[in-house]
This record gives sequence, structure tokens and C-alpha cells, in this order.
Amino acid sequence: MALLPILEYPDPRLRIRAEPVTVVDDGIRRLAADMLETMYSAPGIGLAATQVDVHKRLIVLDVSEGRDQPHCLINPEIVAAEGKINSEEGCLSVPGTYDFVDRAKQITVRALDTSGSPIEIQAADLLAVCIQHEMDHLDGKLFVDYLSEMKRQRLRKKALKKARHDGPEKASSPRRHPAPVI
Ligand code: K1U
Ligand code: ZN
Repeated sequence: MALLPILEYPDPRLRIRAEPVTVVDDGIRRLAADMLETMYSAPGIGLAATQVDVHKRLIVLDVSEGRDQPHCLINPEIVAAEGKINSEEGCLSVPGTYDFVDRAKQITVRALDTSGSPIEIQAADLLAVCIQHEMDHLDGKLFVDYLSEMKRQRLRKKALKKARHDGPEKASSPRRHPAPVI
């Protein structure tokens, strides 16, 4: 397995709309395993293929406390949505930024699993929020797009300043351990 570099805002590749997966083969299973390893290492509770510069409709998630309930959803589709939840979100592609976003509170999602079999998941609260956040990535959308114009301008300035400081690296380097808190 391998840790994959994660693209950071405002990288234009985060805006590419992902294509459906046509065949669930060993290449897709390897990508899912690498994405899970990258997500756990970051650490995060979700990751979309778009964030690792692969433009296929595949997301991985684990919102469990024990970090032992991984989900891999291929070609996910929301077929029902109910209620509203306003909760704080973060994003591995927008490090250091957290803000509140409105989402559906309960969703029903249809997808393929890593064997290529159809599955249906009923998700609520954090899992529902995380699935919606990751599915937005597949459409080239970021949670900051829901924020006010003023907040987005401030964020863009901060990100461009950071990119100038960090140099022309194409994506953030994978970290084997969380960055130390100074
Ligand atoms: O898509 C991503 O970049 C991952 C993102 C998912 C997400 C977080 C919060 C609400 C909706 C979607 C993250 O995982 S950010 C990191 C994070 O929230 C977290 C990390 C470790 C433990 C618990 C949470
Ligand atoms: Zn994200």
C-alpha cells in the first residue's frame, strides 16, 4: 500500500468533475486501499479520489471512534435525502480551515462496493455529512464554496500566500505522522 499526496486548495485539479468507474478491478481495489491508508494517516474521516488527483467516482470514509469501520463507495448516488443539519466541516485539501455548512441530515446512498456489487447505505449525522462532503469533491466542489464571498476571498489570499511560501510542489507531501502542534 502507499500514501498518496493530497492536492491543496486552490489547485485547479480539485475542480475537475470525476468520471464514473466502468470496471471494478484490481487497480480500483488498490486505489481504494491506498486512499484508506492516506485518509487514516492524514488523519481524516473521508477522502475522495479527486483529492489524490485521480478523477474517478470513488470515495472512502471511516467516521467510527475506533477507526475500524471503513467504507468504500464507488459511483455513489444519493437517492433520498431528509432533514437539515448545520455542522462544522474541515477538509484535508483546505488545511487549517473549519466552518459550518448546511447538509441533509439523513441520506440513502446507492453505490458499488470493491467487489463491484451494488450496495445501499442509510446514513445520518456525521456519516451523512461526510458522504455529502466527499461526493461534492467528485463534482469539483469544496466546502468553502458554501461560505460567504468575504470568507472565500480571505481564504484564497491565505492559500496563495502559503503556496508562494511552500514553492512549486504539485501537492502536499504525504505525512506518515500528524504534524506536531507547536
Ligand atoms: O474530504 C476531506 O478532506 C476529509 C475531511 C472530511 C470531513 C470532515 C468533517 C466534516 C465533513 C467531512 C476530513 O476528514 S477533515 C479532518 C477531520 O475532520 C478529522 C480528522 C481526524 C479525526 C476526526 C476528524
Ligand atoms: Zn474535503
